[in-house]
Amino acid sequence: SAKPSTNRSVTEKPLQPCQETPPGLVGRLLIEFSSPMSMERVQRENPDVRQGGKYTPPDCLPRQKVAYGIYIINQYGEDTFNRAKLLNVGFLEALKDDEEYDCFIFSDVDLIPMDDRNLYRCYEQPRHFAVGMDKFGFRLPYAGYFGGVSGLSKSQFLKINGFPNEYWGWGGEDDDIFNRISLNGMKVSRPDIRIGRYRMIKHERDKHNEPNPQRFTKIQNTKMTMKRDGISSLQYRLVEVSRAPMYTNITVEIGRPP
Ligand code: BGN
Repeated sequence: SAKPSTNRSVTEKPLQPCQETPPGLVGRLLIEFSSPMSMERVQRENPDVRQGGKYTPPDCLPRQKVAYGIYIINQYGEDTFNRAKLLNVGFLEALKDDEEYDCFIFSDVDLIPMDDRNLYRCYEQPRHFAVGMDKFGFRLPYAGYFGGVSGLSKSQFLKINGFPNEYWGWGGEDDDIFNRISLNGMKVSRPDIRIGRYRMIKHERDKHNEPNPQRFTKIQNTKMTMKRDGISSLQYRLVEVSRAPMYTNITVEIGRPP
């Protein structure tokens, strides 16, 4: 008689889709920067995260493929900073790793979420996650604010031709993204203000990131510029890709203001 099968793939139930709301959320998190957090501790407390910061739930089938990896995009050299262009690079570089990624969360490096119910997934409409930041007294600074942390599905992102590449220095690029979303018939979605809370890591004023004097006129012209300036026109040179245990570090040369 045949032996009973011990092959896991034969005997185990197929994975069920993950729950809409993950089990084990705790809500409000205590985020303070008084004691430094070491990378070793982050690693120890997240044993299921694989090289490059990749993760997939072990016991259920994810409903979305959020770029389930952490990508740090670093601007090479000493020229003026360009946040939105770096975010565009992150989108393309993540897709090079896995063309099935269908959701992208774009985060400033200095923002730490204070509530784990603020779910980093994509929604019916482009998502603005950072609605309550400590530096703005945990309130939305203005109705059209789209800065800090946002999330778009692949199709939402492509619909707006990605983010603008031509905002050099501080300010306005997030307002341009908000305009792109509205002009393309979409509406920003947000978490409850009690949940979308963030602390900003304190840091000195960044060099090479002076307020952009062109930002006021540029945000008036999104309708004209978005068709040609965006993911469709993105140009950059990869300098380095290195895989750390908890993240993938990408350094790129993105040019300088004209
Ligand atoms: C706005 C900036 C945003 C910035 C927020 C919060 C501009 C465009 C001209 C009005 N927009 O004023 O980029 O995220 O403040 O700091 O400067």
